[in-house]
Amino acid sequence: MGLRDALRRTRENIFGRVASMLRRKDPALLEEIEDILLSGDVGIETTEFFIEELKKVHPDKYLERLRELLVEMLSVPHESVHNPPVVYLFVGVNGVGKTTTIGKIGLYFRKKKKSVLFAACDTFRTGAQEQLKIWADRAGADIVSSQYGADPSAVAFDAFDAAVSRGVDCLLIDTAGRLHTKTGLMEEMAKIKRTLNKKREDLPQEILIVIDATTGQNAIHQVEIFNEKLGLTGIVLTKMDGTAKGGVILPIVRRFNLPVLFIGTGEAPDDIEEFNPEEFIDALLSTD
Ligand SMILES: Nc1nc2c(ncn2[C@@H]2O[C@H](COP(=O)(O)OP(=O)(O)OP(=O)(O)O)[C@@H](O)[C@H]2O)c(=O)[nH]1
Ligand SMILES: [Mg+2]
Repeated sequence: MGLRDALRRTRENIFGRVASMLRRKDPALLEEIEDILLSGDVGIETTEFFIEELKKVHPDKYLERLRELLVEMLSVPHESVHNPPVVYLFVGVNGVGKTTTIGKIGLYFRKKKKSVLFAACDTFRTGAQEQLKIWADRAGADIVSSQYGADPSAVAFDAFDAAVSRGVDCLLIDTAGRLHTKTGLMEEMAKIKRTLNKKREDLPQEILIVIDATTGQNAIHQVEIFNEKLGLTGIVLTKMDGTAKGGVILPIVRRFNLPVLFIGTGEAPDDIEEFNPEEFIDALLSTD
């Protein structure tokens, strides 16, 4: 679905309501607005930041100022890299949408005439390799996979060699989920990173955490742990279409200063968009 449709529930429940109230230009409503933002997973610190900033401007400027603050918050500079193959390592806890996101981004890159290779480094969950294969066929991407139980970093190693010898533009690496509290997973991810890094010191160029917007505040903790261990370069936000309180991305970006690169807008192959802060915020705040 389109971005506006995907954001509909969060818009109707949280940000569109806030926008309507700000249009009434009444300082007495700020307290109620604070409660709505809190109920939308924006988090206490970020919510208080918005309210304090709004108090500093004339009520005529409330909505304009909030829009500006939101866009500024989400506009984290991101340098794109151009030393092919560009290696994207996707990480995140189980079920957030890593494999699906890789499939969708693979298709998106293919449509931009880039060649794409998938690496099936989830050698843990039964069915994971087949699931990625289906997405590879759909996207017109090649895939390097292995047996279940194989060392994921060895698969990444082989996939990188294949990417170089085939001259592909982008290598997208799928990894296992499991709980982020299990150190085994973190060590596995760190080893994939190290292995690639030994191949070429700029690898992997992107380490993207996939976060599920329906998770709520726990997503902050996930980003903290993965970032500490791996040094993330960006975020993919999924399942905004599945929540009515999709504000958690704000405290995450504010705290970790990581750019959102893509947003998932549904389960279909085309349900992915490159993230654009202005479009995102306008779709969230619109009241028509
Ligand atoms: N509604 C919606 N569903 C999504 C989105 N992205 C992924 N999903 C669904 O989320 C479920 C889990 O997706 P996967 O891609 O298998 O998640 P994963 O992170 O690879 O899971 P593990 O490999 O088990 O860790 C699937 O049913 C997807 O269709 C999205 O943006 N919106
Ligand atoms: Mg998966």
